[in-house]
Amino acid sequence: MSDTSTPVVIHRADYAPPAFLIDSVALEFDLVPTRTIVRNTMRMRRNPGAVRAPRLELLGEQLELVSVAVNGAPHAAARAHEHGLTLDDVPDAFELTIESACAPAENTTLSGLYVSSGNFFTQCEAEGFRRITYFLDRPDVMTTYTVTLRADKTAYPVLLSNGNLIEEGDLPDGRHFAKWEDPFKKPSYLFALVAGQLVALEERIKSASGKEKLLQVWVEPHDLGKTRHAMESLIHSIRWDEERFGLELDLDRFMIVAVSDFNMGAMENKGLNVFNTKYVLANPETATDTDFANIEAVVGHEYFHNWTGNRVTCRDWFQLSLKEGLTVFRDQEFSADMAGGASNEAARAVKRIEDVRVLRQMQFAEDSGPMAHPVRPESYVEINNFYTMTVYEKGAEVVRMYQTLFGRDGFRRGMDLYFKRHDGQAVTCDDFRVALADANGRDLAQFEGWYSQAGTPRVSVWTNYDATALRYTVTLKQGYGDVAPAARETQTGPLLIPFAIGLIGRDGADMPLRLDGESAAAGTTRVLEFTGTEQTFTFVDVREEPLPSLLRNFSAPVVVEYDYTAGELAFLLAHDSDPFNRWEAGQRLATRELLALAARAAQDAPLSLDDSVVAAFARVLNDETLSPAFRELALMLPSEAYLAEQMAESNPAAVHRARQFVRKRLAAALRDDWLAIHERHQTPGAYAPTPEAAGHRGLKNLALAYLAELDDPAEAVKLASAQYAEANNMTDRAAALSALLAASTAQETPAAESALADFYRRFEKEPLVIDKWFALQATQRGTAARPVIEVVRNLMTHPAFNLKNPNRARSLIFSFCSANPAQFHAEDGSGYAFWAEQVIALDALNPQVAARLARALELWRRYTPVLREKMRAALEQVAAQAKSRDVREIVEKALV
Ligand code: 0A1
Ligand code: ZN
Repeated sequence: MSDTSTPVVIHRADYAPPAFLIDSVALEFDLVPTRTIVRNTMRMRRNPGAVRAPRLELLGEQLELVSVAVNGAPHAAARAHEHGLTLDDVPDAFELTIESACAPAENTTLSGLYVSSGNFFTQCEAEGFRRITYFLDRPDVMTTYTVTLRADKTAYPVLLSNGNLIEEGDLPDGRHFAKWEDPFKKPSYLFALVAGQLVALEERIKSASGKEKLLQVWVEPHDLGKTRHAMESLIHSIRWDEERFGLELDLDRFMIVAVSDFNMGAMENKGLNVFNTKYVLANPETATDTDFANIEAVVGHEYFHNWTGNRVTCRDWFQLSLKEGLTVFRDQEFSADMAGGASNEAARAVKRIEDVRVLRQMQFAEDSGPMAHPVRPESYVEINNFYTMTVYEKGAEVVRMYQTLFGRDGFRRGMDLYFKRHDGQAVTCDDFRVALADANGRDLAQFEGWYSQAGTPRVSVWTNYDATALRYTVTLKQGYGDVAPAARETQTGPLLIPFAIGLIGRDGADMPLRLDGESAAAGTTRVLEFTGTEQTFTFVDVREEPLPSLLRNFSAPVVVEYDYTAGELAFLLAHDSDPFNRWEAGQRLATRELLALAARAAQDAPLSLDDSVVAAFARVLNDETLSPAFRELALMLPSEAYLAEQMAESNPAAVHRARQFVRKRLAAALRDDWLAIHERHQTPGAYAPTPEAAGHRGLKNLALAYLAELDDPAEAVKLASAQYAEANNMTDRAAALSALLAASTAQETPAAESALADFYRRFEKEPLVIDKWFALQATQRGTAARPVIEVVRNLMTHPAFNLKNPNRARSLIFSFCSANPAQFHAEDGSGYAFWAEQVIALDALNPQVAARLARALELWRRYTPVLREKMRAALEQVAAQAKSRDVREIVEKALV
């Protein structure tokens, strides 16, 4: 993150083992906000497995060196510099003691040791530990830590670090100390400390083998009442990992701490997970159903890292997906099991659809632009820029494919072997793949392509039915669409694609499937192993021409190209036994219509929508055999960003007009249905964030959102006002406010203004809710008379706005730049000018957050010429002024 004009590119191929190893480390902290002293004592020795280095190079950033001693004696041959500390003349094995100072109160980067709301926190992944002390700050150097924290007792009554508390007590001058010992070896990125005025919700449970465990959720005192859901999520996570993977909690105590200034979602530090408050705090009044679900998922994610990431970690940062792809897959499966259990396919499908939506909207876009990279990247300038959708979400899809190929049992066998071989080690993606292959007696060499190739594979499908021979052939062809030249280079040969397929008869039922050469039919969904560039699969005994259901449950992260007619898609939407593909048929149908309309809108041609499309959606909406959650997803149109992405030339204004046209058509044509649904799916009684109740609320609030699109929104305003006033939970209240804002686009309504004002007053003391207040305004539709950029600029001066707090910056700036495409991409370039200003302002405070915002323009080349030129100018402006490695890497890659 340091300032540098010549970017240093780090290559995976240059990996070399560390020259020295650390057998143990003892850290002593004298915690003072303006100047914290860290005393670091390491037992070091040369690594017998590495070439002999002439000197010891320790990494360090933004540190003030105080003293260096080798085996207790001051060491003169030590030189501190911008990137660390160089020591000459060191013995082969020795004790090294380094004292240094840092300034947590001035640390706005939120990496290393920093202060938030007066309390101390650390964030060390990926390379933050070097901002705390000089160290071999790389994940393949694992050691055991003893940590002593000393601080003023009144200001910092709670002192936490990894592992077990072994000693605590008072010191002179009103100070006190706590000593922690982590029995497990870990890399430095998993170190953490927390100190301050915090309180905890506690539970004691027994793990599978009967050992007592202390669980704590630490928060600021006024938030204690919002911790129950996080605690329950933690207990569910512990049980789930025991049952599904036979993995037990290995420490006597496990702590979660919430912090309001945090760059990401949460962090899996050993035994001391640190969380963004957004993923801990919840009660019915302040958190939505989505918030509750996200908390469960993130608590699960961080807990599951205890094995996948901590016990077995990454050899180097190119292997990041080893822990992240695997852990995202685990949290997805956890959430699916929590929602529906192992066998409730409909409930699991809802989770699957949500995950695939994110993948397609965000990861596919990433994979088509200048930041495209393989799941295991080949190079980077700033590792923090590689905590990406590709590493996380596509990585999770890659892990899911093993399970699709080998089944749950086969996947479990692979995981067991992985832990048996690699517990306590820092390993690679190859080690994981080989463990899965060996446990299942398979050669998975070809599967390596999923780790090394960038870009989204496309599978084109042709089918042919021979009515006399009763044979049905399915021909698959794989390749890639257009990508950047750097990504193209990685595309070296066909992938092993597990392609799940079903065949549907005229009656809408699945046909039994028998492949040519098999003795009998077996099952109605088959996973074809597609390994060639082009391959034909032949089904026999096919009594009539079927309709193919392709890539069931989204069995691989690819784009499927097949020429369905609109009628066939409507049929699949009504009949496919695979719930994912039922939803998918609706999305294909909608996408096709919307893209045709967007093309017309771009020409200012009149728009119209066929009644049969409306009818197809009406059938789903009123199909009571389908769960409300599923119906909500099916009736949700593809996002504007996704649609713009699909156009030859992205035109956000045309997409917006087309999508609004369809929304209004669906609103008007189904008005009575929406009204009935809004009434029928009320959830009276006490609020519960169960998937079932959330499904009812989701469908009800979708109905309200559609009603708000009517040209005469009076009815929607009445319903929304009542819902706003009477809501006993945030889901309903926020949805009502959002509907009021939408309705006021058609017709100024005082109800929207007064609800906004009420919302602010009511939740003034709840930062996470005020974030929603900012976000709702930043993502609103706007009018010609009042474009949203004006609202946003005005809100930037609001006393509650604070650029230093990432959640707040995201709620206003990111919401506008990334979640309101029609307004952000205004033709006058006003959005881009705002973006450039904010990237530069953030760059000076927090380069990681600035770099995330910088990515909002990375697909600039794909837009219409007018927008493209204005985006280029904004990017050039940022390239000329940005200081951090983080932002420079993004804008320079975008401009190449
Ligand atoms: N390992 C965390 C993600 C994370 C990465 C970097 C951070 O700070 C810069 C913080 C968190 C996870 O996957 O949850
Ligand atoms: Zn993770």
